[in-house]
Amino acid sequence: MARTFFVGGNFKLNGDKKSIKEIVERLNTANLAENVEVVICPPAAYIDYTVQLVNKPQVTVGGQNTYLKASGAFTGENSVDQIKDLGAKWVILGHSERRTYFHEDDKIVADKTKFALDNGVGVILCIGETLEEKKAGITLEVVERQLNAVIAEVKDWTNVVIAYEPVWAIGTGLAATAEDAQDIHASIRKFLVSKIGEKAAEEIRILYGGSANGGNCSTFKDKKDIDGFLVGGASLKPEFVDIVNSRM
Ligand code: G2H
Repeated sequence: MARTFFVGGNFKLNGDKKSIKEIVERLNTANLAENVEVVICPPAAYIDYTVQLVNKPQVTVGGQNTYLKASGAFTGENSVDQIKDLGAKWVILGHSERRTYFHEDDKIVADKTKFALDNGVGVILCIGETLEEKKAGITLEVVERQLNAVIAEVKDWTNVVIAYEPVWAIGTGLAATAEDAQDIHASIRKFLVSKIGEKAAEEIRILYGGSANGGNCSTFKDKKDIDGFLVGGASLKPEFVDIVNSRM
């Protein structure tokens, strides 16, 4: 079964009503390739606003974080039910910025992933190694450890998309080469075959993230295990449309 190309836009802590309206209007009026699923993830405060603006069925909205409790005394957190109530269909979990700045370890990411899935929100699960880990030659060990934590909690991977984001490529302008990314993606899929079974592993989308942009996206075009992108900085710019259409 062919995997539907998936492009996520991670706005991070950027945007206001004016700029988000411009981004969504560009998507609403662009000639987007039909066989691409697009998920834009604004800051939580703008999820409702963004959902109201989007007018294409292939474009949906996601959050950038949720907590592992439905409600209660957890000041500052985002609830899965609440982002779902606003119209979000997805949430990004395990992003390296959450792991680094907010001290989210593998277990927290796994618990959040299970909670989001159990409550009906799809998960864009981010994994990836630091520069030190890459230099030490332990990239696969790191991503397998990150995945194992989730595998221990999650049995049904239907609503999970994996984003392989090498930390050294994030926001640096130094994307992985398409060849290197393909090698890692193929290894991730092989690992998943052994852990969640061949069917689930063949069906799961594995995105590349880390300085993906309008200039380099076409180099990933023919890589068989690269099923899309998770895009940060470039998702705020007109070139996001080129990334969405990079398989055309
Ligand atoms: C990686 C990516 C989006 P950028 O964080 O998740 O950001 O494309 O800016 O490197």
